[in-house]
Order: sequence, then C-alpha cells, then structure tokens
Amino acid sequence: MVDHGAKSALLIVDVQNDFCPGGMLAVAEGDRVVPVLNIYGELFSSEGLPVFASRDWHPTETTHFKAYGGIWPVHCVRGSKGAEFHPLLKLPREAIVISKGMDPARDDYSAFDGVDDTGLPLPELLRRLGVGRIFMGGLATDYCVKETALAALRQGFAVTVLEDAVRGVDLQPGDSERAMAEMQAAGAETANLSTVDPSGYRT
Ligand code: VGL
Ligand code: ZN
Repeated sequence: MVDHGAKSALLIVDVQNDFCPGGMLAVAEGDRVVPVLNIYGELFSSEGLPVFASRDWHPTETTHFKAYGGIWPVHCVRGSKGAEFHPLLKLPREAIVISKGMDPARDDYSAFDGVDDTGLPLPELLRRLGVGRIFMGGLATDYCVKETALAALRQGFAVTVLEDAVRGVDLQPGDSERAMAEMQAAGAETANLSTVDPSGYRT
C-alpha cells in the first residue's frame, strides 16, 4: 500500500524534569519512561522515521496554575530547569521539539495544540512528512498523553500508545487505567518493546 500518510512517527510527550521525581508536578516513576523511550528513539531514528518531543512550556502567569484559577501547582515555566527535558533523555539529533501551553488562557494538554520553533503546528508538520501513524509515550498518561492521542485520532491519524513508556498523575486512583481504556475505545492501539513494529504500517 503506497498512500499518503503511510509513514510512522514517534512522539515523546513531556518528559520534563517537573514531571519526574523531585519536580514540581512529579508523576510517580515518571523517570522510568526515560530508558525505554531512549530505545524507541533510537529505533525510529535508525529506521529514518521522524521523532518529535513535546514540552509543556508555560508562562509564569496562566489560568493553568492554581494561583490563577487552575488546578496545577506551578510547573514547566518556559526557560526554567523544571521545563528542561530529563537529563538522561536521548533525543535523536533530528528530533523536532514541539512547545505547548504557552497561551496564558488555555491548558493545552494536547501536543496537537503545540508548535515547532518556527511556529508550525504539529498536525501540519505530520501531514507534510506524510505521517499516518503516531507511536507515543511519555507523561502523563491521564493528561497530555491522553489528550494528544484523542486529538490525533479525531484528526484522522492512527495512534499506538507505547504502554511500557507512559506513567500517569493519578489525581484519583485508577485515572491512568481509565485513560488507557478511553484511548483504546477511541481507536488507539497499544504496543510495547517486544511487539512494536514502526516500519509496518497497518490500519
Ligand atoms: C500535564 C498536567 C499539567 C502533562 C501538563 O504533560 O500531562 N499534566 N500540565
Ligand atoms: Zn502544564
């Protein structure tokens, strides 16, 4: 099948210091996704497939933060240490960084609301590259991974969630499990290191 959108891409969602142990909005075991995502990164890169890394990139004042009406402690303020990618995350040289959450009046959980450093929106970049399936992992399962997966599916992309490379916030116990179920109900597939097949595009 030769077809527009027959290519796979990897999207590493928000693997930033503030979402890892010791950070301002630490996800339990958030750092455990790092070595796994390093393997996926190398796999996709070695197949010549695009790799994207999104980051939460907030202004100091945003309705996303508790102090301004939101539900979250201050985290991932653009330019801060907490907003940097985890120091052990190895992004391929050609990886494209996607920033989101810059609008002070929006949460922007989905990386599909993000842009590259020239301002191009992620969905536009994916379409230009002929990407049809997005493999994704990162943080957090129950917020940015979930919203990104649902947005991708709504916009007609196929989605595979890398179940060994995600961790959730779990504000309520079970949120991450429910998020996985919701993504699958919306059409997402799942894979792990032993089943992943980035070159074989199946619908
Ligand atoms: C996220 C909560 C607040 C995420 C971002 O990246 O999942 N979660 N901001
Ligand atoms: Zn945030």
